[in-house]
Amino acid sequence: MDVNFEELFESKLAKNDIIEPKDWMPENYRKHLIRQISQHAHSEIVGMLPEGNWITRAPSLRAKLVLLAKVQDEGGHGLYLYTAAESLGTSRDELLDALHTGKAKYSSIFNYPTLTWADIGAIGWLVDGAAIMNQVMLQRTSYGPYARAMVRICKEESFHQRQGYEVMTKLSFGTAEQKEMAQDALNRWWFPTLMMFGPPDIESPNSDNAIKWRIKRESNDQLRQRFVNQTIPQIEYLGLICPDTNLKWNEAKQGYDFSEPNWAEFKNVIHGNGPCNKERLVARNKAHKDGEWVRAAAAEFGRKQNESQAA
Ligand code: FAQ
Repeated sequence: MDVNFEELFESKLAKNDIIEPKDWMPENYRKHLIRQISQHAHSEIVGMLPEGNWITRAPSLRAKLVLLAKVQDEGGHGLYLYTAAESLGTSRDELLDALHTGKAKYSSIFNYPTLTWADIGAIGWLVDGAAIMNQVMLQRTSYGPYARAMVRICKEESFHQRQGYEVMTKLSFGTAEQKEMAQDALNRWWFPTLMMFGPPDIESPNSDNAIKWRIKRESNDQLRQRFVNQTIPQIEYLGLICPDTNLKWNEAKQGYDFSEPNWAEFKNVIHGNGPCNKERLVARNKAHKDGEWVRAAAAEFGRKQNESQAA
């Protein structure tokens, strides 16, 4: 009997079944996933850099330990995601090469500098908060290895979000100078965080396929709106002021009206010209080169293990 693979694939999606690596899948679905998962993986490991910058300057031993654990978690997220991408038939070397030569994208947010300790709070609170808002739906994405990686990642991200909010709470209820630092960080991170959700729906070329294939279950604008609705009461609790002067509660839509971020700035950043793009690539390339001996030692260890098992 002839099997119509395309129909089988479509019927699995219609039933909310999960697609696994050995299942037949359309080539465009595979490519779409490799693009999204690898960009996501790159974001995790590049995201380690702005925070890593503050490990040596954390204001207490406790804060240092918590930040170290968080940054280490992000490395782990990169690992799960690269592995999920590899299950689609690409290789880690190929993916990392695209990152290191500047061909691959990663989240725009990590091209902004961390100027003060409050930025570490703002990243945990806002950036991890936005990441969770976007990633909760990815736990039910249609590709099995990606969905499973996201379950664990989401658990860890919610710890990260609380870490950031704790830092912001301490600063906001601290001295006038500390509160000012918290406000300054909010002012600088607010609009770049809104950009994390991607361009407006009408300018998002990948969304239609992503929704059709159940890779994304909600649109960029829907998630951005939910993030704003959730975050404004947190800003109010902290006694801070949202830098958006057009922010206004809209009773009819039961949500806030807010200003669009500067999309020209977003395009500039994702095309390699943000404040820290060059610095991030230099740091990533150096880290990769410095880690060469570790990869060689691990490969040799694996080879010896295989040899002794075969003997
Ligand atoms: N930055 O058609 P769409 C984190 C690109 S993880 C850079 O709407 P799509 C954890 C997009 O790739 C943060 N590029 O695209 C952490 C596309 O370009 P392409 C990362 C962006 O895929 C916290 C073009 O624009 N999260 O933060 C961005 O449907 C703290 C058109 O866009 C994920 O990756 C952007 N913000 O929607 C770590 C989640 N937005 O490829 C350390 C998974 C769009 O056609 C510390 N990814 N672009 O050349 C997704 O959900 C989606 O890929 C979106 C974009 C929502 C990011």
